Amino acid sequence: MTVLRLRDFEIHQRYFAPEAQARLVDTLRDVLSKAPLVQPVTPRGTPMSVRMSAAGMYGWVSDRKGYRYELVHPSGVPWPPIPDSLIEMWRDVVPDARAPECCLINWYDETAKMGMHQDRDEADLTQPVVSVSLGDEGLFRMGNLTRGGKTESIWLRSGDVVVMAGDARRAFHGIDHIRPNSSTLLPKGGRINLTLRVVT
Ligand code: MD6
Ligand code: FE
Repeated sequence: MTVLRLRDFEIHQRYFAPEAQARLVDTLRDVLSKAPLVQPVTPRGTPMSVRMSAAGMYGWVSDRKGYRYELVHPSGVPWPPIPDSLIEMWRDVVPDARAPECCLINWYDETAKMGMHQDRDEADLTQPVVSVSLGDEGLFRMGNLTRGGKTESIWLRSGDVVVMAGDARRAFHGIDHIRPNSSTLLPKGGRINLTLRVVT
C-alpha cells in the first residue's frame, strides 16, 4: 500500500487487497438488497448519472425537495448498518474522528460521472470524510476551496481509500469519468464509491 498526499487529500492506494474487496462487495450486495440503489434527481429535477443508496444511521438523499440526510431509505425502511470492515478501516485511517454515521453508496455505470462539489451537508465539518473505491477506475479531480482554479487529477483504483480532512474537507472534487473494463471485481463492471461521514 502507498499513501500519497495531494493537495491535503490523503490517498491510501490499494488499502483493501483483492480478497478484502471481494468480501466487501458481498457485504454490499446484502446492504443493497435491503436498501436498493435509486437514481436521484437534483432539486431542479435533473437526474444524476450515479445511482445511490446508503448504510448507517443516516443516508444522504437528493430529490425535488432538496439535498438532505434522512433516517430512512425512500421506501421507508431504515438504512442497514455500516459493514464492520468499513468501520475498522475508518478507525485505522482517522483514529481521532467520531464514529461514522453514514456510508453513502454511489454506483457508476460506464457513462456516469460526478460534477465538482463540496461535501458540506454535515453539521461538523471538522470531522473527516473517507471514501473507498471498488471496481472500475475513476478519474478523481481535486480542486480548491472555492469553485474554479487549477485542479489536479488522479485515477482512483479498486481498493483505494481517500481521506478528506483538514483543509481538504471543504475542497471541491469530482469524478470526470470512469475507465470501463479496468477491473474484474464487479461481474457487470462499473464502479462503486463508498463515502463514510459523521453527519451530526
Ligand atoms: C467518487 N467521491 O469517488 C466521489 N467525497 O466517486 C467523493 O465525492 C468523495 O472520494 C468526499 C470524500 C472522498 C470522496
Ligand atoms: Fe464528495
